[in-house]
Amino acid sequence: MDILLNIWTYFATNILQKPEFMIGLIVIIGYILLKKPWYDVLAGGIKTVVGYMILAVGSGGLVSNFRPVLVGLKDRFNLDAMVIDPYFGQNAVTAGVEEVFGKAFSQVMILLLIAFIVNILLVRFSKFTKLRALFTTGHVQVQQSSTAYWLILFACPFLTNNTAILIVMALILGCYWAVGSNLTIKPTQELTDGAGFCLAHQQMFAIAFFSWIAEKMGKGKEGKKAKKIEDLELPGFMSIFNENMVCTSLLMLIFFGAILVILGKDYLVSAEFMSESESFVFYIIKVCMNFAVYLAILQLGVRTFVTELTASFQGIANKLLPGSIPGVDCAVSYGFGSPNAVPIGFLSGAVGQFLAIGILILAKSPVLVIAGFVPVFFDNATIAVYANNKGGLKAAIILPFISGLCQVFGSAFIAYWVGMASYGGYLGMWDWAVVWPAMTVVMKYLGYIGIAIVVVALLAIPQIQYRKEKEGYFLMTEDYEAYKQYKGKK
Ligand code: ASC
Repeated sequence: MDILLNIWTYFATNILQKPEFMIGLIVIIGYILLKKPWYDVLAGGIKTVVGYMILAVGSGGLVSNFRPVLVGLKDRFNLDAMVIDPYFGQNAVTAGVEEVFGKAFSQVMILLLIAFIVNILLVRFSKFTKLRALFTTGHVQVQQSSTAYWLILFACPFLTNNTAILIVMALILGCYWAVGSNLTIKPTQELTDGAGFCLAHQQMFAIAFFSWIAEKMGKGKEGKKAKKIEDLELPGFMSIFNENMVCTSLLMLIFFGAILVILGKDYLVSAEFMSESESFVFYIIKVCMNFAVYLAILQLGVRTFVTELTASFQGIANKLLPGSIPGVDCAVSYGFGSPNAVPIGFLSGAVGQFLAIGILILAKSPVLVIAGFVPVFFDNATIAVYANNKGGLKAAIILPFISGLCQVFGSAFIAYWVGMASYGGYLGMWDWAVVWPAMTVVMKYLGYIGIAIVVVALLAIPQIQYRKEKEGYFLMTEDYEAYKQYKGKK
């Protein structure tokens, strides 16, 4: 048993939680199953790991550059507020779960393992479950396992046996991973013209929900489709916004420029963001343009590994998990559709979040929220990319704005109710501000029946999807060109 546990711990810490190695391993296994020569296997594995690491440099750079700027607002104005951000949420669970529930945090890793196995089994039996997506984004799985651990301990105090708790939790979390990523398959195949991946992140239900609304918004009157951002012809000087780097830099200069001015040079120097001798103006320009730099890096990373992943996963889909596709980080979607949707979604999401925070302050809410960079950027940019693809510019502006409101109100409610707010943070991403609070309420008030309702409701979703499109459902992942022809005929 000890040996097994050691192997698991080694695998979990070095591979499963490190998406670059997890995806690399999947590509290697995929190519081996396809009986590729060893040098192709090696080259594919290397390109994938390097590509994913480039992606991580981009997204990590964005986070480390801009999170402190937003969190700075809290220090600058001495606010007693919780930050909605996956890393602050993770810290809150680590700090509080033992104190509040008397449970060890180490259980979270076991939860992760069992939930991952649930996901694999659900996909293995896709004939019955209709689930086709494997969650591979390990760092996100750690954050989600921690938060789910807290939420379910809070909702189900009647589960006293440790094994029973873990099984119930893993069942719910594994179903959420499989069902959520499965929901993103159709919109992602449509966005990427059949690139053969879907998203496994923290806004999977949001993507399905907002894509559905965006499609309705996009239809317009007289059957005219709304214009996507990339098809807009901007007049005169506005045409410079067509260039993604220019657009991103200018928009960020306005947004982060304003925040940096509010923070003020004195604060930025005292918090060691910049040195006394540096020019404030050039500091602001540098910080804001970094945004465009990291986005460009991120997109390069996506281009480097996506084709490898898609090609090699055929091996896994043929031999191990029929009809399945891999779920990856939301940032991968920024390599597709309109690159300008990314800053636009971020900005309108931020406006929504700031408005909601203002309302909490005015309403004298017992818990105040500080916008965290990860939810405000990665959720809303992703929602905008998908919304634009279905409903054009208008959808890409309005829907992330609504998402921003949901993120703040939903997180404030759930974090206060379950007691995470007093530990300084909550995950804050859309699904965890909307879907998980709803599930927590159901379980808290209905007990065992609530658990059953949650699991059955989750598992019913792919069944409904399947019934709506029986012939195309598996074709969509197995052969997208054939799927398009089938859709064309209909
Ligand atoms: C998250 C999280 C991150 C980012 C990253 C986006 O939820 O924890 O580090 O989003 O995955 O690429």
